[in-house]
Amino acid sequence: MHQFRYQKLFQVALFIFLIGGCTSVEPPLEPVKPLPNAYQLAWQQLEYYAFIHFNMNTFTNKEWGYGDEKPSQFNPTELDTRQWARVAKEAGMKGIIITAKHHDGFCLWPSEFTEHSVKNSPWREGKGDLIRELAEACKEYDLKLGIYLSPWDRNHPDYGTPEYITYFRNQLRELLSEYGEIFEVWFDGANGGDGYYGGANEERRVDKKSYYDWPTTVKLVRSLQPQAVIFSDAGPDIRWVGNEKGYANETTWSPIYRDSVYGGMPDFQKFASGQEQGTHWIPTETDVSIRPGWYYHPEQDDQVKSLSKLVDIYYNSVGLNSSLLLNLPVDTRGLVHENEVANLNALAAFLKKTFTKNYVKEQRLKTSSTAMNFSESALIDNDLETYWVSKFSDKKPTITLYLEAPKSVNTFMIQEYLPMGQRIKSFTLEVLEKGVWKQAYKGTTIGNKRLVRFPTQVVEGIRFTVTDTKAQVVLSNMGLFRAPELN
Ligand code: FUL
Repeated sequence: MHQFRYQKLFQVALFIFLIGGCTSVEPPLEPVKPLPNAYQLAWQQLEYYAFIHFNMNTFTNKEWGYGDEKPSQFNPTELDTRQWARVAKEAGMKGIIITAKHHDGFCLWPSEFTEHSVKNSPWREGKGDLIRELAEACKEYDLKLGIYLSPWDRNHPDYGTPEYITYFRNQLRELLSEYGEIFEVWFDGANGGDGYYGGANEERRVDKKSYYDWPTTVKLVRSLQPQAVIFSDAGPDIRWVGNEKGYANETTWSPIYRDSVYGGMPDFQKFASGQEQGTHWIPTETDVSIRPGWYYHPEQDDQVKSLSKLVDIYYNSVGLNSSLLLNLPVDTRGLVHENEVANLNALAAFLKKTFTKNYVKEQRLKTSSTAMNFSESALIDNDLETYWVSKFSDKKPTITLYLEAPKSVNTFMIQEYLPMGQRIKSFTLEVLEKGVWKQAYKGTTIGNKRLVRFPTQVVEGIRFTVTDTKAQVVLSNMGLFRAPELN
């Protein structure tokens, strides 16, 4: 009797053991650290927004004022921040970052802590506040507002001493408490050197690592505008892409060893790609001017970047896991110049034409594997909150799309689901042409978004293969498009 019972138990145990062995249990999906925080994620989705360099340099026709300029020189004749906002909105931008104070120290708002500001200028008879006007215009056009406050101040007598840091923070406090919600605070890496400094006319060098005591300033920003992301060469929230030409690196990791970089460091370019094993999530922002200069110079009126150059920049910033901060140098009238408006609108029309029709959307996708409880439909719902996951055991996942009828295409888009971390190290894209698979592109990282351009061709399908990844592949969206030809 007993023997019979033991035999039964043994058989049941054996059965469970065998079943367990056959259906290898998928481990749960784990995030790959470091991860973005909620504010970084919200910022990442903006993708494209304006920088406006407009300040004293606009009137002295300079890039860097020495600091000895007179407030009386600041005198726009037709200043209209609503025009700026309308232009940015129609261009498809999501916000505006304004040079509230550049290196020459002149302030676009009537700061309580200096006389070197709009309050002593002829503009609006000294009663104007440009930051307030811009904040109102942004609100009207549903744009976000960001602040550039130069840490270097070539006008201020205290620059180089601890007193200046108090002044700098006082100004920051004004800007971050009186103008509503700020989405980004921009700290330039250029600081220290010769200047007016209240009449001293001398050279003042600072230790860029320690002089500013950035951790205390970061705390101040967090306390006043917790949702604002802070940009500097090295973060803490967003980092510099490493050049001012508009191009992110082909390999762009959002993670970086934060402690190996600091604002204004001389060889920052070395870190532009980020690091695969980086310890902190600090994605890149690509800042570039639509003209050669950051500020308006009438002699550059015919040097506004062309549509094809702007498209190239867009693909190499937004399409390379970065965001595009495109500078518009507002002119001496106080308006975005007509030449800029024309090219910005052309870019907006080009992007609209390209990305409105997604061929992936209408078709069924075939994947090499899909983890339990996930579905390919997440890739085509245009929703960043949903995602598709490959199986743990699938080391080189592929996604294949067979089109119902051949289509003329030239643009591919793919996005990783960032809340699970940046994972993909390399990929290939193939196109199916007359029944033959041909490699159209071979790339490295993806991150927030990868845009791939290839020569226009009629294809029957495409195949995306992840050739190397840190862990299971987690993707949120995919697209196949036809961009208009550029001359
Ligand atoms: C640089 C500055 O020195 C330029 O004048 C400009 O403001 C650019 C965005 O950053 O570091």
